[in-house]
Amino acid sequence: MAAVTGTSVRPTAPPGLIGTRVNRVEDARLLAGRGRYVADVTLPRIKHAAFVRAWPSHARILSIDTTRARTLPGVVAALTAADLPPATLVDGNWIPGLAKTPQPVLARDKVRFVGEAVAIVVATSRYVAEDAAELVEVDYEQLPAVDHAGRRPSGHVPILDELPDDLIYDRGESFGNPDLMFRDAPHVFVKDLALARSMAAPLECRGTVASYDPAAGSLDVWCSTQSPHLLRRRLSAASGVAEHRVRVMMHDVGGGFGQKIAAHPEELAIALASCALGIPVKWIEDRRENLMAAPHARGQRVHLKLATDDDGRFLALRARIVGDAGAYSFNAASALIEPYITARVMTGVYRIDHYGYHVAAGLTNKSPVAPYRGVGFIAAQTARELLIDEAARSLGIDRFELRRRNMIRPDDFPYRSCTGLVFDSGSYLEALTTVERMSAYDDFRCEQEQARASGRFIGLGISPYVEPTGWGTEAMNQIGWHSFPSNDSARVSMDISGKVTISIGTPSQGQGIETTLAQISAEVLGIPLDDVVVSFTDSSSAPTSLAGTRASRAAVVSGGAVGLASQDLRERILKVAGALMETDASILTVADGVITDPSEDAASMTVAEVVQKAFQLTEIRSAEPEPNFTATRFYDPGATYGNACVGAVVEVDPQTGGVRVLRIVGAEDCGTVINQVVVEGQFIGGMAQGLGGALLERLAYDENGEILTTTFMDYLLPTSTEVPHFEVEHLESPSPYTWRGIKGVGESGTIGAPAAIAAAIADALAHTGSTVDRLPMLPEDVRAMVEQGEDRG
Ligand code: MCN
Repeated sequence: MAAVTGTSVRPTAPPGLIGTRVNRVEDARLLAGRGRYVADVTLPRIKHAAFVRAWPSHARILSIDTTRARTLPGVVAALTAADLPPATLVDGNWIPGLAKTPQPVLARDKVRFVGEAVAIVVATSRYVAEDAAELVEVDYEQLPAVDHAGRRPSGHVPILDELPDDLIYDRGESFGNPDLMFRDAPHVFVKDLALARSMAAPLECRGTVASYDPAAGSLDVWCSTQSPHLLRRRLSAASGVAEHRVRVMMHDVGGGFGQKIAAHPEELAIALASCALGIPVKWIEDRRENLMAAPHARGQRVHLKLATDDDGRFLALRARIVGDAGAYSFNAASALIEPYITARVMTGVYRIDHYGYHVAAGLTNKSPVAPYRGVGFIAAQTARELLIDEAARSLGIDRFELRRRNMIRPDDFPYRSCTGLVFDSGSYLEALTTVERMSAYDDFRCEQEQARASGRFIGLGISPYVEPTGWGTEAMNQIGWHSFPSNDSARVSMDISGKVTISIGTPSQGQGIETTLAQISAEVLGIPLDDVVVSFTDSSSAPTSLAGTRASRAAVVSGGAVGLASQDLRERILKVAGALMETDASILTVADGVITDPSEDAASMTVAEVVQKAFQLTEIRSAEPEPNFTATRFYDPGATYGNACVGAVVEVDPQTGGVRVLRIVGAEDCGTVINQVVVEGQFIGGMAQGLGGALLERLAYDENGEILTTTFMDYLLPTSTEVPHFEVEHLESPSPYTWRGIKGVGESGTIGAPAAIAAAIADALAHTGSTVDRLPMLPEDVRAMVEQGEDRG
């Protein structure tokens, strides 16, 4: 089992709850099996749904016959697109150059990927619904499948009629003068990297309960989602129920990792079925559906070129990135999100002034891609770091040294990258040096030589990186998406007993914000942590957040909003206390729920007493006219960038191609840490997920677009036997642009680990002259590297 070494290298946190190691308050519930998920929601008269899903990857629908299904005892209805309003998932196209690909809630005339929902059967139990779904007869005319972006099979029929070549985006951009630099460069290094499709695979699959009340004209929905307000918009648009009569509620979410950001066709279909039938309908996705039809991720090819001088200084970089979008650009823009972000963050932690990229995204007959933890970064990080290692080997420069020579330095901050990202603060060099020390690099080199002499192949990979976190309006602008403003608020409310409830539109996915946001509020208000709860998000009462939980932003954005609202509340409480204690409010202090007047003989009142009196004593109204202890604040932070460096040591078995990860070390910097326990959990969990992407996880399709990985026997996740010992150290470079200097960390480990592991494999097999050119590196891929080396002699 993975072990953790947590060390604080520079504990700069001020005394107080922010920065304290506090165990997660949600764990008492979650570890005792008392979490409450969508599957636990039950309502009177509730019925259960199963989807009829397409078995061909590309076909015209000639007819759908539901007669046999409808006659099965227990079946309430069998609905096709013809029975529901003609809703699609696209309601806008906010990225210039990206073609629209409206995705129907249920397939209408055509199916475009295996698993696309074609009909819904609603019955008294899920068992009956599943049996009846088998009885729905769909007559298809099969069409050739597009199994790779840009490939035209013989007899090709466009996936969408409007896009004859299936290309939905094809654009590039240049910064500085890469052409000139490449022309004159003494050295040019080239790297090709293919990332297989993989996916978030949350423990809890998707699920929705929808209950339409025809008398009230209201729609209540419980959903495992990351964006309840966005879902409410989509549900309202699809159903025609006014937005204020649609209520999206959530409880625990068993992981989202990006997969549950956008609204899904199934969620809308269940709501529309409830509206059509006037009864509550429940759908809980099974793992096969999730692997087949929930959004996938990655699926990219990167061609990267690096120009250097004789000393290894990076002169210019050029990237060509091709993304496999799947059958639709899911929810308007997600087809682009992987390749576009890859392009924009490619220069990483290095000073590179000349850079050009070209991004193409093509439709394929596969499940659409959508964000998954580390979206876009992983391809950029892995391709670039592998290429730097190859350049180092070729130039005869040590790998740490080559990176050091080209890295952004402490006195460069704020550093503006050539693509327009403004890095606010960071510890890039220090993180690299920390990993060099943690991995005992010099000793490792000796050990590696000795191992090689005895026929063992071990390697070390290094992966330093910077990532945008917090994503407010400015960060979106810097990445080049100008029409996506930040829109989050938090409400902090103290009741008459002096206890606080926090309400946010960025719901918990399990990442620890029930603890960390409570820490922020408790510290600012000077009350015990136990006196603060973070409520489950309910769209009818929580402040609006259209962005929801995504992009490592809740600590910065929601944390800042909670901090500001708590400050407002603190001022209001102290004002009343000042009036009650007949003293100047500005001299009062508050700690552990007790307000003290330092000028008197420790005169004090509890926060609860002050609030109660504000409600009960009318004479206090001259000081504070309204007993209102609720504050709501909006917060839109400046752009902020976290950084880290991951090092991995692997052993490769050249006979079997097996790779064992022996050690992973990491130095991470997310600015001011709210809670080290949570940050370590995020960083280490992310690295374990990254290990899966590096060595195991691959969604495989055959040439007909048939998905081959529909169980966890075929789609392999890392287990305790693959996950190594992790050692983590913390660095802290507070951001000058965010509340209390907080930066995000939720995706960090996932971004760094794949590149470190891939580079470690390349290092272990460097003597073969073969390179790592794909992720994941399955045993057969490692064997191919060894064989290529043997062929070269
Ligand atoms: N944190 C902290 N100090 C900081 C920064 C963060 O203590 N300086 C804490 C936060 O308060 C939060 C956690 O670390 O508890 C992650 O914070 P942040 O980076 O702001 O990320 P978000 O809260 O926005 O969570 C989303 C992020 C993303 S994008 C994915 S994907 C992801 C992830 O976090 N999905 C997760 N971590 C996950 N963890 C779990 N268990 N489940 C998921 O679905």
